[in-house]
Parts: sequence; structure tokens; C-alpha cells
Amino acid sequence: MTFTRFALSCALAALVTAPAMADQWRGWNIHPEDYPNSIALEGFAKEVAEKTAGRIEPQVYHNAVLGDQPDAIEQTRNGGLDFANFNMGPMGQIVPATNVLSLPFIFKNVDQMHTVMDGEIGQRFSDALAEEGLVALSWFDSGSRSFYNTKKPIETPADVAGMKFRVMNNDLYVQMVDKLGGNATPMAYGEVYQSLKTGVIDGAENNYPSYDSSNHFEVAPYYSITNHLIIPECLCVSTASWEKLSDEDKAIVKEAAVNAAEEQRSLWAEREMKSREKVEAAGSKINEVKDPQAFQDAMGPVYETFIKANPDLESLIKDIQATM
Ligand code: BDP
Repeated sequence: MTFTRFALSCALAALVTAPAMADQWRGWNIHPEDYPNSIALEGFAKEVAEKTAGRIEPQVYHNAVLGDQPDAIEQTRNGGLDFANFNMGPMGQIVPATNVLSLPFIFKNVDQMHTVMDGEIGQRFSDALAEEGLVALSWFDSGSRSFYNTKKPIETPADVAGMKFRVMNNDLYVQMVDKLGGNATPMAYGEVYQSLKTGVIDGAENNYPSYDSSNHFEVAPYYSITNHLIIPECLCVSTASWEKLSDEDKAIVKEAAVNAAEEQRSLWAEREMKSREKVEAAGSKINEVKDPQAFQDAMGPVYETFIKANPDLESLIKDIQATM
């Protein structure tokens, strides 16, 4: 055998015996390491790596180090990122059907949200996401969002008047605050703390765990329970990454995502209580609004405008409202 042929046969043998190169997956996460979603994403990564025997090696990047949410959605759709935990709020700008989930008071409570998302209606949202390059494998809890601010307790919609609130990137939230008489400014999550501190904005809105983990409670101590938004979050994989998988690996990734959602939801329930206790102990003033219905009533025009612009989504709204 000539040297070249010998070298070639060695190289071929190495190719046959060497394990396939691991697929390194990059995962986007906005939250810090100890947040329920982060712990669940780490669990997902570990389960996928173990069950695929290292064929896929997911790594989670916490604290939005890979960019803010609207950017990360784009990157995942384009295959620049492999997986992520996304809130359906900023998703609405890209996948219009998901805007239904951003209509204030669309869900009666979190249990109803889970029933909807885990069932046939949730599948319709997954289908809409799939058309835009995202495979939604499971749905996380995100509690319900309420307003908080630096100035005073909000008890009626009139208290919102004249105040400037940060909202997530979605026109619907701008309308929501506008109909309550306030001003809304869409802003990246990571900029909110400083903006509250320096008075660029008077308030924002979020669930207890995020109000706590972002430290917004330190600078905006008035938290008024309006529960105006219950927005699900997905564990999504980029279609580009998904389509490269064998059927066996797809099943493993799907199962790991379902397990992650289960873990996230149970951690979430605990964390909501802990965060509420923590912010109260730190001096936050939490109040129930006097008349929650008044807030809901103020949203009538938001629904009317939305349905006028999206007549095809009216039946989806009705189906959600009819789900018990
Ligand atoms: C948190 C969500 C996160 C959002 C953030 C926000 O989990 O995805 O980016 O709110 O308000 O509750 O931007």
C-alpha cells in the first residue's frame, strides 16, 4: 500500500469509528439563573444532552446576554439561535395570531390559560408559530401581570392618568395604557430599572417574580393588583435546528420540553409566593384595586379595534372565552 492510500484508509476508518460531532445548541433566556424558567431550561438542556447521548448539547445563556427579546425572536427564527423561552407578548409583532394572547383580560385566570394552551387552541398557536420558523414544544407559566409605579397606589383607572408606563414591545399594550388614560412607552426589559430610577418612566407592569428578580421593587414600590395580562410563554426551538433532527431525537427534545414546562409551572407557583413575601418585606406597598371590572370595561375599545383589524381572529377570541 502506498503511503497516500494508507493515510486515506486511516482517515476513512477514523470517520467510521468516530462519534458524530455533537450539535451545539445555543439557548436564549432573559432571566437570571435562579428564576423558575431558567432552572427549567437547564433541566431541558441536561435531559436532551443525556438522552441523545451527547448528539445534541444545548447550552442556556441567561440574563439576555444574547440580545433583547425581539432580537432573540428574530435570531431564533433565522436559525442563529437554537432554542429559547419566549413570552408571547413581543411575539405578537411577528406572529399576529399570538396577539390574541396579549388582549387584556383575555383569560379569566391562569388555570384557564393552561387549559387553553395545552389543548386544541394551543395547537392553533403552535401552528401559527411554525409558519414563522418556531416550533413551540411546551408552554410555561408567567402568572398574571399588574401595574407598579414610583408614585402612588393605583385604585381606579383615573389613577393611571398622566403616568408614563413601560410596556413590552407590542402596540396592543400601548393602546391598553392609553385607554386607561396613561402614556405607554415600549422599552427593552433590561432598561426598565434605570428608567424607573431616573424618572424617565413612572411605572411598568409585570408578575411578582419579575418585579422581584429585576429589582424594580426597589425603585417602584407601589404594586397594584390589576391582573390585566395573563400571557403564556413557550419553550421554542428554531425550525432550522428542529428539521435537522432524526425522529428519535425529535421525540427526546419534545419530551424534555414537556418535562421542563411541568417543572417550571410547579417552581412558578412557589416563586410567586416567595417573591410577594420578599417585596413586601422590602417595603413594597401592594394593594387590590377597588373595582377590577372598571379596568376590564376600559378595554372594550381595545377589543373593538383589534377585531376590526383582524376579523379572522374573532372566532379564536370567542373559543378562548368559552373554554372553562
Ligand atoms: C417577564 C417575561 C419576559 C419579559 C419580561 C418583560 O418572562 O419574557 O421579557 O416580563 O416585561 O415576565 O419584558
